[in-house]
Amino acid sequence: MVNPRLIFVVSEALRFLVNAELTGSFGGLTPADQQLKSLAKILREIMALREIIILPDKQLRLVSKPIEKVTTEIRKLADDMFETMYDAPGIGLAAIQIAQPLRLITMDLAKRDEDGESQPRPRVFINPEIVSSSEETSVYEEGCLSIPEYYEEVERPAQVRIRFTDLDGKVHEEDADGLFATCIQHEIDHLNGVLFVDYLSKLKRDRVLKKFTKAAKRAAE
Ligand code: K1U
Ligand code: ZN
Repeated sequence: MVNPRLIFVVSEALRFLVNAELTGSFGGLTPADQQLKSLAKILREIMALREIIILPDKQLRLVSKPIEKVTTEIRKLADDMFETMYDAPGIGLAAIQIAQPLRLITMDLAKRDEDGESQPRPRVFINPEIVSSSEETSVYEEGCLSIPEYYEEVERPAQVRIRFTDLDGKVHEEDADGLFATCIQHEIDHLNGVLFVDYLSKLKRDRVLKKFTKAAKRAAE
């Protein structure tokens, strides 16, 4: 039987390699660096479906870094995020939810028809910002892939104007309302280390945190 500790160490080493490649951390000066970089590239091609990190993982509280240039690596990350988001399934995903602290969001709010089928409508938001928010608010029962099977009503501005960059590096401004407004605010919160449970009463927030902390401890035993 394979030692579970060995699996953990190897998977952490692979994750480190892939992250280093994605964030451009390899110096690329020595032949060893070049070899590691090539290995990481091959591994990243294979590892399209990423693990979604779950509360109370501290990485969810990080403030993600702006993306300076839309590179092949960023496009590949967006592809992996779609694969992970559709598989979950979810309607949105922030890069930090797959342990990548970059200001990148994927979303698909396509409506399903009577047969439960829908035409995919994938959207990518790079370095998204809220330019303005309405006074009017709306309430939506939100969920979060990092807090599975927990839903609560959250009140947010009903309309927001957003600015973001697309995968071609083009900057856009757009008005959002309805579920789009709710979802983009939820995802931008992720980029700032904010979770929807932060809008709940202390009692509810503490209860959910306790539940997920216990579950994480049990899983680690
Ligand atoms: O960011 C996330 O954790 C994804 C989250 C997005 C979101 C949902 C609801 C309100 C605001 C933001 C989800 O996708 S939770 C799953 C979900 O809502 C869903 C899943 C399958 C079909 C329809 C909805
Ligand atoms: Zn979420």
